[in-house]
Amino acid sequence: MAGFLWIILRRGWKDPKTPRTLRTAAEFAQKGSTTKGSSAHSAACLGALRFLRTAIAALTLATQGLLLHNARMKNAWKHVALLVVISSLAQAQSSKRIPCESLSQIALPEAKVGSAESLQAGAFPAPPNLPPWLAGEPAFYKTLPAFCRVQVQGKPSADSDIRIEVWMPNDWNGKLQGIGNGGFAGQLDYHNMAVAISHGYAAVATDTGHTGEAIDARWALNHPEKIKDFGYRAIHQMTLVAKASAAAFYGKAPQHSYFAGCSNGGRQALMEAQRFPDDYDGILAGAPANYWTHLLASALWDAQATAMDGASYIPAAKLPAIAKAVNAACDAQDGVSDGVLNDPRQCRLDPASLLCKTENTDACLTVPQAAALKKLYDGAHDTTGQVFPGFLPGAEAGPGGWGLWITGQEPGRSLLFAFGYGFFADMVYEDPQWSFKTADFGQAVKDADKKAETFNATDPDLSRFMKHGSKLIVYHGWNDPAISAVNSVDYFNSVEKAMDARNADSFLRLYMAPGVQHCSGGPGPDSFDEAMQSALELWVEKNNAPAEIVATKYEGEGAAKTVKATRPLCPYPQAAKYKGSGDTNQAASFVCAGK
Ligand SMILES: [Ca+2]
Repeated sequence: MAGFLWIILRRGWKDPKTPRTLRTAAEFAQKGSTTKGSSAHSAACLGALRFLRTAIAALTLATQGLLLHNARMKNAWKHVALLVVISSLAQAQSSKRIPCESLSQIALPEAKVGSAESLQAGAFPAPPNLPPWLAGEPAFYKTLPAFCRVQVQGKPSADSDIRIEVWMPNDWNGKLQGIGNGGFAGQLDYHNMAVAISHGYAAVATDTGHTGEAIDARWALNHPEKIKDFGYRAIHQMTLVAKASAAAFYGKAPQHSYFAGCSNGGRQALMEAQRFPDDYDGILAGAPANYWTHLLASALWDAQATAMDGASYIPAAKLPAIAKAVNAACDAQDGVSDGVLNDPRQCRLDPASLLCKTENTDACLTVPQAAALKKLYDGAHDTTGQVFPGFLPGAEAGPGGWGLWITGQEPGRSLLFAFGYGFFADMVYEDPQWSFKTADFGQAVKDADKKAETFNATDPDLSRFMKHGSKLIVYHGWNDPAISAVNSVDYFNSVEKAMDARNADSFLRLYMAPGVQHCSGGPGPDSFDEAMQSALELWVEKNNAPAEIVATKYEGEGAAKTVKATRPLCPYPQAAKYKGSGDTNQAASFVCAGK
């Protein structure tokens, strides 16, 4: 959340009439903690062959390692003390390793190593050119363990230029952590790479094939191959590169591989599960932008609803009044008056109830404003029906609410507007002069959908993923003002329908987080990434399926940071129900209930 505000403050927004400059104006949101043609086909086959060779070499090394491991184990239990075993194993493992620098010589699938360097503990400098939400605290880098940093250029097509980095700590826990991107990507999430290696994981991230701020799509204009890299190729390739690098460096492949991402990172997560089901054993998909074409068509809908003329625009000053009316009507429905709607789908607020009776003040809406609000709640529609779910009540006010994402500080100065513009101008119509004001909504949906195969990760058939034994956790904040949370429920239901609920239950969980905005922030307990990652790993590694996961709400920063509240998140369709007594700030006062 701090990330959004920092960028808005730093850059501000440009007028929608000068859209070319708008895309350098702001950054997209993603979670700030730990927290997918014929010529292309043949290129992919070539890559697969090259990778196969690397993989076979790696497998041989790994098998040797395992045999040695087993022999030493047997011997040790029979004849020597445990300490000797550990020492022997450590020796065996280290003897399999190759120096970091020699990784510059390894063969990679459709990629080449630019550099491989060994960094001493604390020697990696804080990245100077990244926004705080991707860089994190500069001091944190001084605490990093010694690691091997491999920089790779991926080139699955002649126009590709995918920057990939693999960070491998000397003291390895045997796992790989893949890290996703927010928005239109363009930068690596060094913060989460640093967090991962500090916990012993090998980490991998990519810029997905272009350099730029996360809200900037100008790189895509007339670059269809770069668009494919962004759409699905780069994350898959970084995964292959990371596995090959780890196999070479450590002398064995990762025992378990995980991927985590939110927003576009959630789309990347689901793309991996659907298109490359063997890449990861465990996937954490937050607030997924997986129905990309319709999500961004709905951004056009929102812009046309609120910014076509000055009269329909809902200024930020009126959002608190809308939120107040929502809470007055619905907050207590869940048994706790806490400013959080446990299930905002149950809340119906008629925008007409907010109409100004006499003069137009911030406490009420004009007739065109009420009509615009109704369109936002109803969601985007074309002549065939609903294109994308509408926004849920409860998310309107506050930092990280509609003022940032939907209505903006003035017409056309919102994140969704910028994303919608970047998508249609640079990716769909390849026309920088494209304007939301003259766009035909129904036609825009059809034209967006011509790109569905590249961007969308909506396939409900996860049977290959299930067969691989992988697990998937999806989460979504009910107060998400960027991507309607109903979209995640819809995807979850589609998988249950396509695969049978029992099958889905064996590898898929959905957690809806009350009061949580896009990826984080909002009035509800929004800190749960680590708990969810732990739950995912327990599921993958111990077959211990996740049940409730406790989310925490913190207040204050740094040393003054304290726990304000805890609340269980429940596996959907269950929801946290107040027991009727006890402190409503304590998770123990709630129980997961429902079917
Ligand atoms: Ca409530």
